[in-house]
Amino acid sequence: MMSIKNFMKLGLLAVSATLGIAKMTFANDPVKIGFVVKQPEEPWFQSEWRFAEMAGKDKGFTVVKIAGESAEKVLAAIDNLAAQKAQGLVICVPDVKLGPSVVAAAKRANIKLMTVDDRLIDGSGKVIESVPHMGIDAVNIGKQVGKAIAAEIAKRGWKMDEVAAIRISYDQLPTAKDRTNGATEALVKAGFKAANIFDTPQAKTDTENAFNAANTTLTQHPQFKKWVAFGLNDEAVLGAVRAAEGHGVNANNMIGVGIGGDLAAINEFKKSNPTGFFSTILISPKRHGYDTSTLVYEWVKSNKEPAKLTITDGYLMNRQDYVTVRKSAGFDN
Ligand code: FCA
Repeated sequence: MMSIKNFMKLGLLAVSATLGIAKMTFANDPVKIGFVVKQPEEPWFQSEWRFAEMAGKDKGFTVVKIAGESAEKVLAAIDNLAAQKAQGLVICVPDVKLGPSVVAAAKRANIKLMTVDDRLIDGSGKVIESVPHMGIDAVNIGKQVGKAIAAEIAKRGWKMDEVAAIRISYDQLPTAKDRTNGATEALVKAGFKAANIFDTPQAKTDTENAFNAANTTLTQHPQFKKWVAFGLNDEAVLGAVRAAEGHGVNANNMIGVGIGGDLAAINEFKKSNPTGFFSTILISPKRHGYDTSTLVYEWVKSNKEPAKLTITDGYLMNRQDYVTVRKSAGFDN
């Protein structure tokens, strides 16, 4: 016969075995990866999130989407992920200068960190190369923009001297500076007058801020009737195009070329009448969302660190060919 004491001992063993099993189950829980973006209202970032979730479904990991529009929100997001025991993080920061504090916070939380779109810099402005990053081929994509604008100027038979450019700039972000510098370089190479390129800084990388900045430039140079516009993304160029419309500069007298090719551009191309938003360079939110989160998942699972730098390219498309271009670039919608 089992004594009461032994019976209780057995009971305790059973309890600890159950706890042990519970612990094991926890360790086998799906990998959890945070995906933090600086501007959740922008279609590009919504697409990145959507593709990250698709990867999570395909491979079996959980994606925690968090908006990180400010330094405070980003650091709170990392704390929150740590509390949820997330093991990985893909982030596009609101300010690349947050680099050292984001790296430190992720390290404290034992979270594997990868950046997307905007690459972290340190206190002296140097790229933090130790953090794996996926970004667009900014200078070359900028050059594609400049070439596309120059080609359309030639096609319309405009005299270069009569044309002015709104360069929506956001120079504190290296990828933005590279894109707009690339565009400027290609334009000048094609014969565009450098003095007619008006630097138009925006306070934030959205349409409203680009619109306000472009208004100022247009007001300051009323002698120009023909305009072109470029910036770091479709939103920037759309802001310039809308501002130009307000100054009576319409589709016939404006050549705006964006970067993105997501909903902001598609909605514009779908309008029954052409607008000054002439074309854009399609870049891939699928690679930036699906691939980054998959890379971090594999890093967590098998300790296989992603390449330090992955660069993605772009494809020129306009209102006539955007459906075909998107399809041939592998976009199914
Ligand atoms: C930056 C821009 C976004 C997008 C991304 C690839 O983060 O702000 O609009 O162009 O790069």
